[in-house]
Amino acid sequence: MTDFTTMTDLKGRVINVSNRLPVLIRKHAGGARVERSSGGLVTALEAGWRHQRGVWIGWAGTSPGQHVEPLLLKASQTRPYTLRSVSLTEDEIAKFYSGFANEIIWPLFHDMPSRCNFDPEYWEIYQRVNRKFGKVTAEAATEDDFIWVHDYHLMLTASAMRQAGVSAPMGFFLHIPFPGPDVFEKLPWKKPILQSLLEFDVIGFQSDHDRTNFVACLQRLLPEAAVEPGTPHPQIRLEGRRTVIGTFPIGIDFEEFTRQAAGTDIESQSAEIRRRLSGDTLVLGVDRLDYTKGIPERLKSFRLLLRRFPKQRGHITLVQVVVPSREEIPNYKHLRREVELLVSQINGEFTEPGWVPVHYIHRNLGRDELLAYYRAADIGLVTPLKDGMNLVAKEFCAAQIDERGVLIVSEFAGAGPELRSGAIVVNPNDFSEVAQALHHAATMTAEEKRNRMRLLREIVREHNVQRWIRSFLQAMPAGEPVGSKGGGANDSGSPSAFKHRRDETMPGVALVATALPPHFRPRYEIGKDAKLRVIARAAGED
Ligand code: ADQ
Repeated sequence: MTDFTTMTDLKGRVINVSNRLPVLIRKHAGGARVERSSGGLVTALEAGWRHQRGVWIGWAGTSPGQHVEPLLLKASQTRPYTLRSVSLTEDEIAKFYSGFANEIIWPLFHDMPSRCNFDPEYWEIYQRVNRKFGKVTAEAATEDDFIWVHDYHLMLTASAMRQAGVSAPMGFFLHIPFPGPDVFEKLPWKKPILQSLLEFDVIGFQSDHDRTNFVACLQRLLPEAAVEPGTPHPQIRLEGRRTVIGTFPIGIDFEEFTRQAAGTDIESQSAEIRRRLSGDTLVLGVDRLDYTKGIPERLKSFRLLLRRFPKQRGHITLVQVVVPSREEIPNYKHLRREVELLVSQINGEFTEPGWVPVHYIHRNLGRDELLAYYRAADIGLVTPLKDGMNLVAKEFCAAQIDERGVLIVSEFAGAGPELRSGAIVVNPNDFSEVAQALHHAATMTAEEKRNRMRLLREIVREHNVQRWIRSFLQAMPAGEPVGSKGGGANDSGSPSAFKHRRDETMPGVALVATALPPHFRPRYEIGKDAKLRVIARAAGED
């Protein structure tokens, strides 16, 4: 089995750090039990890390209690990596997770600033929880390890770990989009977040669009950060540090999905689904119940299809599967009501004896059931208003082993541009375009469907999760400390090829100083020990 550490210069382990662990501990009257976490990040990382040793640090999904550690220990025994929890209080969960992460960063980064609740207390707790994650990680890491932090919940952890003296290299991957400067600058804490992100050695984005937005934000808000071209990825230089910024589109474990989808059990389950659903064409939507996924807009597009193309009535059925998500946040409660009202309105308007146009499933499906739906579907309808990547689009293609299905995908998902050669790409806000695309897909010849799906499956096979992990780990510049002069040796002679690189020869602070009026500018010199010293200050300064 592939071990990523053999493809890189990494000597130690990979320490994954994410808000959630792949399992969550659910308390109940008689004690507690372990369940699988949901969502795209866990799906991708679990698939990629199935055979890798290391450590996975995150929150176990519950408030502290005596059950957590023994249950995690037990869950670690069936995995090659150890699970370690960061314990969070009820107040922290409410203000860090539901608050800062999901009421501020999530809507803002998905270009929906009017949904943000910029509560200053959330920021305080976000900083505190990031320090907690940094502390637990600092305790677990050695200098030979590579610390890989995931997603928007943990953007401040690098500075917390640097302050705790961690010298191991650190990478950060953003699973969601990065907004342009006009949106990002609305964030009251924009500068400390950018500065802290630049304490990582590598920052990864889902698409070039996100990376370009990040650079545009730096140029507007942190002009002292210099962008330098690099091969294969550009770098940012700030205060003597360099950070590689790369695009790494996430993928799925294509071979595993395809193998599972081909199972005889899945085939018979899928035939049973088709037999029970009376329509000729099965359209499938699968999402976390989230306002970024465009579920109401999708339902309205489907309603428009039925109004505009009456011949489709009785012949096309939408199965919309939603997994409950973030139900404690008011916006999500409203969304559920909106979706359920639309489903009942459409069904009220169009249902005929023997045909119900929309089947709505509100629960987490097991892998087999999900695969059976993917296989049974004629059309995968993936229309988020904004999405970092969207793995459902890729899972649908991987499960199409008989190359029968058509993918309709939003241009605003990372998967849209990546899959455009085989998919029908739509603007999810254009209900008319989506209705037309559904009609096109429903009436497409078998040959066109096959040709399109072959192309799609090729892309998804090629850009799989293994490649995503490998390319991210390889992005860490090895050997020569970045920015130092001469030689090719490792900076300290340490066995770690990934030693933390601080560019002592480039006092970027001087650049900050030049932005000040002349009478405030301190003067610097670099000492023999390569440390920067202030040699003179303007009168009146401390
Ligand atoms: P998510 O927003 O969670 O992920 P997505 O990439 O679509 O979005 O992943 C959802 C995952 O949950 C898929 O693996 C899907 O199979 C599963 N799922 C959804 N509904 C389900 C149901 N009812 N039952 C069972 N499983 C269900 C975030 C970003 C994305 C990015 C991923 C990975 O928002 O843009 O693609 O991380 O980086």
